[in-house]
Amino acid sequence: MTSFEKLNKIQLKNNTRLCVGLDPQMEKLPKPIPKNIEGIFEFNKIIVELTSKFVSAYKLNFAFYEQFGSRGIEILEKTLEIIPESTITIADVKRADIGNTSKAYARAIYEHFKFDCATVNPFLGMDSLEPFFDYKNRLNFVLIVTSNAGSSDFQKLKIDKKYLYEIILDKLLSNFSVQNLGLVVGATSENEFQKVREIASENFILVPGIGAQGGNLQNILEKNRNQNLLVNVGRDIIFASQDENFQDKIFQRTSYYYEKLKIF
Ligand code: OMP
Repeated sequence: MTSFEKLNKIQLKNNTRLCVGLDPQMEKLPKPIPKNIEGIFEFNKIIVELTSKFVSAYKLNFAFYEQFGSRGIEILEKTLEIIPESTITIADVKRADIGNTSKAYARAIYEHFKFDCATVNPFLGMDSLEPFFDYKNRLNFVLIVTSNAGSSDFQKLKIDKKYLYEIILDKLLSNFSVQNLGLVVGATSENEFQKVREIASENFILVPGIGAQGGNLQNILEKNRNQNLLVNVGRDIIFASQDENFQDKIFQRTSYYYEKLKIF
C-alpha cells in the first residue's frame, strides 16, 4: 500500500483530517512529568494514547529530538514504535541537498526510520527532490507557502506574472504523481491556499499554522471543499495545559479539532 492510500484509508477509518504534531519541549512539560529526556518519552506516550483514535497522522519535527543528540533520536525511535501501525507518520525534516546527499537523507527517513512521509524543501531544485520521489510508495510534502512571516521574502516574490511558489508548484505537478506529491501550505496564507487548492485539486495538502500560529481553520476548510487535506496541530493540543489535569485538557482540545475535521 502506498502512503497516499494508507493516509486515505486511516482518514476514512478514523473519520478525521487531524494530524497531531509531536514536537515536545522539555521546559513546557506538564507538572507531573519529569523535565528530562525520559519525561519527553512519557509525555509522547500519553499523547499518543489519548489521541490515536482521533487522528490520521502524527508529524514529528526532528528539531525537537535532535536538540538532545543521540538520546533525542532514541526517543524519536521509541515514539515511532508506539504509534499504531495504521496511522501515518511524517518526518518533518524539510530536507533536500545535492542529489548524492539527498539520497542519503531519503534513505535515512524511509529505510532507517521507516516513516510514511517526509517534508522536503524545493529550494535546491528538482534533482534535490528526486531521491525522495524515487520512493514511489511514499508521500513527500514539499514546502510551497510556509506559515511564517518570512514566507513573503522569497516564496511570494513575483517573477514575470507568477509568484515563485506558483512556478515551483507548476513544475512539481508536471513532474510528480498525485500519489507521490503532497504540498505544505500554511493556514496563515488563506489566499495562497485557495490558489494552490485550485491548481492541485487531488494532492494532499498539509496545513500547519493552526492554533499557536493563529491560522483560521474554518476559512481553510471552506476553501478546501472536501479535497485531500491534513491539518497539523501541535502546541494547541499537546501543551493545552501544564497542570495536574493536563490529560483532560489535551483530550478536550483534541476532541475540539476532531469535531471540526470530521470527513463525514
Ligand atoms: P504548532 O505551531 O505548534 O502547531 O506547530 C507547527 C509545526 O508545523 C511545527 O513542527 C513547524 O515546524 C511545522 N510547520 C510550520 O509551522 N509551518 C510551515 O510552514 C511548515 C511546517 C511544516 O513543514 O510542518
